[in-house]
Amino acid sequence: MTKTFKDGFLWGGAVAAHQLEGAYQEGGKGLSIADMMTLGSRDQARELTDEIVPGTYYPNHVGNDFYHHYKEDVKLMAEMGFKAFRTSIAWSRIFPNGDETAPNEAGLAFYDDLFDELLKYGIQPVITLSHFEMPLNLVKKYGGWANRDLITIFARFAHVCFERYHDKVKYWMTFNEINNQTNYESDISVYENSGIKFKAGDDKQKLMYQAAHYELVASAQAVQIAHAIDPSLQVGCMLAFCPIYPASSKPEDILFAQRAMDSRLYFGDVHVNGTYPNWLQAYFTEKGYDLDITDRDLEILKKGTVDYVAFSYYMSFTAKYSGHWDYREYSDLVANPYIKSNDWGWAIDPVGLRYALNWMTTRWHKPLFIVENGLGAYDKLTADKQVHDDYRIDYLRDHLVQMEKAVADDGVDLLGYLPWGCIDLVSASTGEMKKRYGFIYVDEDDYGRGSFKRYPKDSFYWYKKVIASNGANL
Ligand code: BGP
Repeated sequence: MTKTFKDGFLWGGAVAAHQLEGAYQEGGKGLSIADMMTLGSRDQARELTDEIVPGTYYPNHVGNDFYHHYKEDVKLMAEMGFKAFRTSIAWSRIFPNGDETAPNEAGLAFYDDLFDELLKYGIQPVITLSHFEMPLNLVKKYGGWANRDLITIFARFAHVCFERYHDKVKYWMTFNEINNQTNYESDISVYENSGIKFKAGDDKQKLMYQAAHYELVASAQAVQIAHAIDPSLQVGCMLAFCPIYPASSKPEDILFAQRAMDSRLYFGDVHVNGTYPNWLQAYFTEKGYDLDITDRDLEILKKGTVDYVAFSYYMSFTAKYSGHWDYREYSDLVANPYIKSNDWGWAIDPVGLRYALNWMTTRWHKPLFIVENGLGAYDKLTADKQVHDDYRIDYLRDHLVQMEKAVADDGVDLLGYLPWGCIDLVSASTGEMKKRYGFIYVDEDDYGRGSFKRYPKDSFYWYKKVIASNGANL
């Protein structure tokens, strides 16, 4: 294959602070909402507790103990040839309660050390400010993102991070998968994004749109803060991109699928264009949603548009029109007969990645960055400490083929490829360790028991060759 990717293409991997660091009470860290989630299971979402219940296991308290293993882990990433490593900053390490005026120096120092360690090997840190977590106090005292005060509180956190790390980190993202909360029928999706716990009688959709608005304003403000501190910083949004195909060629199905995608991805429109799309303004009016959206907010949105669009890609959905036009993720989806699923029912659809890259390029005309993609699977460590994960290699190879077509044949401007969970970590949806994504196996079970030793899987050696050949050798 001829050379497809420009020099400097960011090959690497991605993780999130709360899913791997552990050390949940070290270095002055405060409690975060992620510390209050119990272990779930394949079929049952994690439960959210208000206080730590003795005898209950909270997987994020331990993670994979990256906090104490990061030097060893970064060395393994360097061995694979990583050019970039995406992680997040645990907000409650920097502001243990969220609303202090001065940051916690020990928390800041931890990320200085981590970033220095990465840079020592020529690996660029790529940083998410809020990846499915916030200090618990912000939920208890303010009600999470339902409260406008969070905009100022987040801006302070963002300012401290940009100021401290702008010489070490060029690529930033504000909120991980900010659009997942449109699935407001799922308590966990909303809680992870906005810290809101619904009460009986709440208009869930209205609350979701209000909280999302405050987050969008906070994000736009963060973009402006970053550029004021250092104009070379690149700040992106981060979306969960799942193409939504129509269940048939029936025009109603096609229109419905389009509306479903618009309603999940309007966040990208606001981040990129700095305005709400017409259909959504009309929808707010039709529903009688008198949201708190001020003229000043609209100005901030306009001035704080993103530099690039980052996204996760795992699966596609297929939707069917069934008599109503507002899309509901739980009830409007049907199985796609052309697509297989993984052990957790996630549709495996490599062509959907090419579709995603083209859809976003045509709509937003921004550089794109794949910051998550991968296969969650049950892996087996053999007696001689190997993991033969050919199924993971197949999954990634199939996606890389489509990604290369999007770049080489369709002209998509792509910054890099950072597959998810490059080292095994706690699953966001279930809290399990046994849903593994990594190139590196971590010897640990769902209850944090194990030696915590790290072992390269077969995919580790495969990915190393992919990177060394700049994607030519798949
Ligand atoms: C994305 C999240 C990640 C991650 C991944 C895999 O939605 O941004 O945090 O965990 O999905 O999901 P899971 O861990 O549930 O398999």
